[in-house]
Amino acid sequence: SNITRMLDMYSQFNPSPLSIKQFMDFGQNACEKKSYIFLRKELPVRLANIMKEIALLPDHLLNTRSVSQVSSWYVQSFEEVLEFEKAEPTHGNLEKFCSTLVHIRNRHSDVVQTMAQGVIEMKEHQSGSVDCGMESSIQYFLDRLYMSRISIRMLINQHTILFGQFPNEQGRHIGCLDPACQISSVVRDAYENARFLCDQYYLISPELEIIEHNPLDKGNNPIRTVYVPSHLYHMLFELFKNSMRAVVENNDQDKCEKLPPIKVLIAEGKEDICVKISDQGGGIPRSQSDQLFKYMYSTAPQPSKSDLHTVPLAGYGYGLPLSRLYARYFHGDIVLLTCEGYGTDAIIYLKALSDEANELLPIFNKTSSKFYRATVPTGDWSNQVKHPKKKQKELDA
Ligand code: W6P
Repeated sequence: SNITRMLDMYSQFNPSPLSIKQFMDFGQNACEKKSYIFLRKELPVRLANIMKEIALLPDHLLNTRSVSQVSSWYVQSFEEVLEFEKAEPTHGNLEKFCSTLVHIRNRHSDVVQTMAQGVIEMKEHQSGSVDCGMESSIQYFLDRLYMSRISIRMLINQHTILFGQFPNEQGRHIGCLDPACQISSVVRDAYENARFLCDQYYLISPELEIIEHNPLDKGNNPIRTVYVPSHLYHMLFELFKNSMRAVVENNDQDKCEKLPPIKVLIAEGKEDICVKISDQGGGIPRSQSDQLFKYMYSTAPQPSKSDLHTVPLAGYGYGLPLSRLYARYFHGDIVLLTCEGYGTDAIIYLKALSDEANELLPIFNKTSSKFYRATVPTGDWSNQVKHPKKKQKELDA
């Protein structure tokens, strides 16, 4: 059919990654027609690349109600942007394009939740037997789907903020980029909001200590960078919730001792900006810390009806794997270092230079498909004994 033909065509193009610097340049010389011409090709390319991968998912997952719904959203959105393939950039078409983008953004707002539901549906149908080959291909796929989604939303947000209904209310911001994003402000903001939840849940919360280290700057001014503040906030909020939960749950209130504070170090080097969040929450065993970034681990059967009133502060949901994708999106990273019995350091790395902060995008090609056929890896090391995995329920208990 026609859509299959267009999918095949657009999926043969590689997505064009933009750097933060390019997003800035694009936004400062804001030209709506140029942006329109770029996006009416780039959006179908990014959509088609990920849609080809959706089609490679194991049938057990693809055929669930939730995943076929997600898949149908992509088809619908792909068709809607293709309407503009040959449409002249007239005032009317530019306006229609903007409202189509807003529509698409809203349509896809529940993709993460719905995919998580799909994984649960698949597990229920398979009555517990998900082999580790399938587990790793689902991990591989979700990382790529969510990265693609982050990137498409970034493009849509830039276009609709710059050229939408209220273009001149941004202060120094360029779309959703802050050219002078003060890291410590976002740290405090994320801390305060995590602390609010922590206080509500536990009636107590650890203090925050921030140290900045900026050896390259003689004035030792607050560290600033060009970044998407909401992405940084997302990562920090998630990490703070995890740290707070660990600190509160691993300190005995009856002893009347003060909670150890959460310490944040912000450091700027030539290449990287590092934000290290250190808690003394007792850490976690290495066998569990390997699992923290896995979607399947997080998608263990939800705490049952009887636990519904106990919404945990941080439930090892999709929060950590998604936060790491936000960091990696512009070639940063999140690394966890945990000392069982003491505490955990979580480090957010960001690129210090905006021209090195390129979008990291999944590309569909013949080699992507082999990851979905991957069989259980042959053990070529002794003692490949899997630790019996703890499930969400046991962690929350
Ligand atoms: C913990 C477990 C964890 C995960 C992520 C960030 C911080 C922490 N602290 O104990």
